[in-house]
Amino acid sequence: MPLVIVVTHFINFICILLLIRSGLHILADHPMLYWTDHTRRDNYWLKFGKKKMPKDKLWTAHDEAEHIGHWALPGGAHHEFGMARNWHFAAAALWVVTGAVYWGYMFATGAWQRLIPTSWSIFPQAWHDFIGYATLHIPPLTAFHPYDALQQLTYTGVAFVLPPLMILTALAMSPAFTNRFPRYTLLFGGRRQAARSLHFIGMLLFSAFIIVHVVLVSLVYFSRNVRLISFGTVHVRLGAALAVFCSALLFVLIFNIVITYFTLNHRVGVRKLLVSMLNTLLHTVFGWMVPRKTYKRSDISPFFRVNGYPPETETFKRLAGDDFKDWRLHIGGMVGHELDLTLDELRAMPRQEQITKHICIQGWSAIGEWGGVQMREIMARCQPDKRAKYVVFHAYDVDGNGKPFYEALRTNDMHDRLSILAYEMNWKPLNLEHGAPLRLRCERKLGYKMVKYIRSIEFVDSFEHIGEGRGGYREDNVMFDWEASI
Ligand SMILES: Nc1nc2c(c(=O)[nH]1)N[C@H]1C(S)=C(S)[C@@H](COP(=O)(O)O)O[C@H]1N2
Ligand SMILES: [Mo]
Repeated sequence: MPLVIVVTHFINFICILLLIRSGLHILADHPMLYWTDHTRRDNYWLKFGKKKMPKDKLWTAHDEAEHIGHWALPGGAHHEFGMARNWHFAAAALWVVTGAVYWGYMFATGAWQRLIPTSWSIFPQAWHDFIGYATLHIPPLTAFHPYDALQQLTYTGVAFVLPPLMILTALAMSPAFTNRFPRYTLLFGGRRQAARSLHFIGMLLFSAFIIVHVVLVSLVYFSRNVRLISFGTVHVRLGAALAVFCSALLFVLIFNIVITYFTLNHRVGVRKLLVSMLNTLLHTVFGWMVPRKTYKRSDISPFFRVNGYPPETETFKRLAGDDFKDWRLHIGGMVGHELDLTLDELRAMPRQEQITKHICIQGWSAIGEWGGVQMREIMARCQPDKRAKYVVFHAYDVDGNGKPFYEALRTNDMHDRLSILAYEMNWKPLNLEHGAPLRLRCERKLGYKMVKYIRSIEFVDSFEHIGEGRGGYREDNVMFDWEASI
């Protein structure tokens, strides 16, 4: 076995472990899986945990998150879930590169012919081999090179079928990608939740493979296997092979403990490290994808979850009590003309209506109609400075520690036809739960960027001086990445 295979096998193991650990943590933040994009409280096909939301009072998707133990990455309660995503994407990037090297080697050298079957007779043969294993008949060593039919099929599945499935399903969950290439989602019946469910099932298949693979490798010709795993050759002393093998396992164990510890105790530093690489990568992949997908009236979801409670402040309650007559949208920062707009003035501007799919970072989704005014219109009036690369949406809601909600986005993304300030939802004035009097819709992003209860809009050249400087309330407090494109 060549060194490339020995090394990629090891890196692959590290990546898969990180992907599964962080993936489970992501799942725990919305521990329900569906086949439909109209996610309700009761139409999942699989649910973990026992939480039940009250019928008589307002609850949010955040309340549904489950606590997950330290065996997940980074471990702990749902407030670390942003870091789980950062690790998931970092591991995914390394995994894709490793896979590309492995595929490159297999196809460049013709080694794939030993693995990928080229005849249908593989299936009856594999069944025969399966019966052999099932009745505990260990095949002779000669059956291992080249592989027997069952091994061939399994390895082909795990190395050439499952990885593309994981990448395809991952992309089908991205708002940036699916809103730019809506027909792509037809692969999964047009449903991101189907892709999300398959992504989970893919993880189960990987896990099942790993268990069976490890058991068989340990039980059947272990001394031969351990030499191949660590040195790629059988012509090496067993002691040396075992030493390398055990050190590698120990390294993986310690590595996992160390990154978990650092992520939990130095979240800001670890986030900075991961996100500085990821933001650039994600922006390169998704940044140019201008959203264009809209839906029909009949596609609208009967139920739309809420995330983020209506503001409890006196100021807001007073404004809401008076139907927002005294509410003013202040637009300022690096602009040619500062604006203070009433709701009626916003309504008097050219109105845009769009039916789009909302995708929350936690996993749920719903389709709704939004009526409002394009950010283009606003920018035509306030004339942002060329240097104002970002636009910050400040909200009225304040958390238990007195920190206000806000999110910064790229000014560039505000030129999208579908970037609007919405004052209507499903042809009614925006209600309190969903962000009255005004909220952002930016269809290339995940839900947490779509600020509700907007107080003011500020054009800036940097967001370092706002909040904790990471570009948004969720980035500051729950360590989300800034791009929010997938
Ligand atoms: N002001 C404010 N805006 C917010 C939030 C919030 O907590 N406060 N939550 C965000 C998140 S995470 C999501 S998914 C959407 C949810 O929108 P909805 O409540 O209308 O479903 O709003 C986003 N905008
Ligand atoms: Mo969200």
